Amino acid sequence: MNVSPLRRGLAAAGAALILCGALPGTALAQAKVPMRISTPAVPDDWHAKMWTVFKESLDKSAPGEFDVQIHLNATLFKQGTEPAAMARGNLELATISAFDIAKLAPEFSIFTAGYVIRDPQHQQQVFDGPIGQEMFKLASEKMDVTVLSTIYLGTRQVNLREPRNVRTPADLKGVKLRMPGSKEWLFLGEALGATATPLAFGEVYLALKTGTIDGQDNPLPTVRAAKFYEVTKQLVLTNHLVDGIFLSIANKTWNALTPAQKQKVAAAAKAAAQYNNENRIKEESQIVDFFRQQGLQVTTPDVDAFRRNVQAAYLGSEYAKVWPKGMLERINATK
Ligand code: KDO
Repeated sequence: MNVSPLRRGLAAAGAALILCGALPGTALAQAKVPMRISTPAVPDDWHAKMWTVFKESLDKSAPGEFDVQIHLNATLFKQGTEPAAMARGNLELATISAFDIAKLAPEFSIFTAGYVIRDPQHQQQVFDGPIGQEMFKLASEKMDVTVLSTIYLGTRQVNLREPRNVRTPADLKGVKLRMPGSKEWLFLGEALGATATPLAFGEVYLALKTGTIDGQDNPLPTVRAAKFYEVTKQLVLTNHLVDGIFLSIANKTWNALTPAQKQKVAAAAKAAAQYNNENRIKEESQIVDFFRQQGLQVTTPDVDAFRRNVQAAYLGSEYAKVWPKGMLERINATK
């Protein structure tokens, strides 16, 4: 095992304290590197379960070196506040969205635009290649986080409380569609033709139940894991955003690791991503029947009409003005 001089020093200090009886048993445990994780994900969702894969991988490759603490359901930090907590040194790891990154690195808003990433394979090709490297460098410079792996969150669909004939964006006019609370998310909701309403993920179930909102958008595995199907009657398969979140670590934490520790943490992040991606892609391909069995209507709109509307909204927006030159063409050309 590769132990840094600092860790050896801490361990020695701990042993000395135990010998004089000052701090029975706790000092050695404190020498572990804390790895606090916060996510709004519900326990049943793949991107919650993947953190256990991360933990198990580290416990195996680096026994006793890391103290991995997993906090689900946004119990440690509110959705969207994770990057700030990481910057303050209160959180080591999180899955941050393109929308979170775009707040500080506006160029990243290209990945918040609907109908840019085509499918999960395209997503992996884009983020695992030179485009990912360039864009993650921006995130590191502007947010002080290192992206370790790209997590496929699923393809976002519109999910309505009451059935409605939805063919084109015009059919969503006046529909109060819940979106996560940032202007980048709201823009996407409006581009779909709806009246975008901001709300934290943890409040969506109740808001659907009580009718404060008319619908929400999320990938289907999340609609199942968070039980939104219990309080909605329709899924409209708009396929509007092939969504990704980025498993990230605070630079302060990352830079303090030894090369061997970095390699183990990166491997654990890769294992977590692989677990999530494989399971989510498989579930997504079979999930529609589940919703039909639950009594939901599953309808396919005129997806081209949605695509045209959403693309026109983005291309005519302030967002597109800061997209790196040629980036959209490079993303489109990535096979
Ligand atoms: C959501 O709030 O709709 C969203 O899907 C946004 C994602 O970026 C991510 O935060 C996700 O929620 C949570 O991880 C809960 O699944």
